[in-house]
Amino acid sequence: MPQVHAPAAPTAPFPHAASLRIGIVHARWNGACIDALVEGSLKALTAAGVQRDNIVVESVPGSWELPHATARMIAAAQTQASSAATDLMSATSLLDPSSTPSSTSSAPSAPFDAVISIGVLIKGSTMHFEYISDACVHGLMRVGLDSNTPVILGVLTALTQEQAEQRSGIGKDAHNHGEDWGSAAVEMASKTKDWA
Ligand code: DLZ
Repeated sequence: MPQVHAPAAPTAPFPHAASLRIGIVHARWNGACIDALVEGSLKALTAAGVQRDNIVVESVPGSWELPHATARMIAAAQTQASSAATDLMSATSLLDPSSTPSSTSSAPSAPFDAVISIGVLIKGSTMHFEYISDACVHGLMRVGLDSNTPVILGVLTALTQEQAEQRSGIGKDAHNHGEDWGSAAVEMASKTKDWA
């Protein structure tokens, strides 16, 4: 059985964790692995201090749909946050022109600080696996760069069902990569705030 290596833990805690807003979007193919990976991500996010109410979970049919859904989630949250900020500005200036709006960083209308895109692709007997894997990972990289939002690659590209389960934490000595993705999301979201 090949070794599954996990990344070294980040060296510092992340003080912004409680105010981070994180999206998770997952495909539904290979459901047992997906459920375990989503749970693993949620576990790592909340263990790092992210509030459960600040995590939005959405699903799509398959991994092919992940780049589009990730892009739409990021864009929709940004649009909602802008109009909420505009509404708040006009409401507060009507009531008291000298007042300034308070922080809404963890409000439901805040933009996402990171999105984890989760899918499980298992090689079959046709070329589907190669086409979907390639398009999906390149699409997700593009969404992250174009939106300036960290997109965490939570896509397993497994050659067998056993490999997929091993990396989803299912079975003896298995490692749940979803936990790594949750930690990566907190680290990248926090550092991106610091780099702003
Ligand atoms: C069609 C398909 C196949 C064969 N295998 C997988 C898979 O292993 N994992 C996955 O996430 N999705 C798979 N899909 C579905 C496609 O990603 C997509 O949902 C459909 O082609 C509809 O666009």
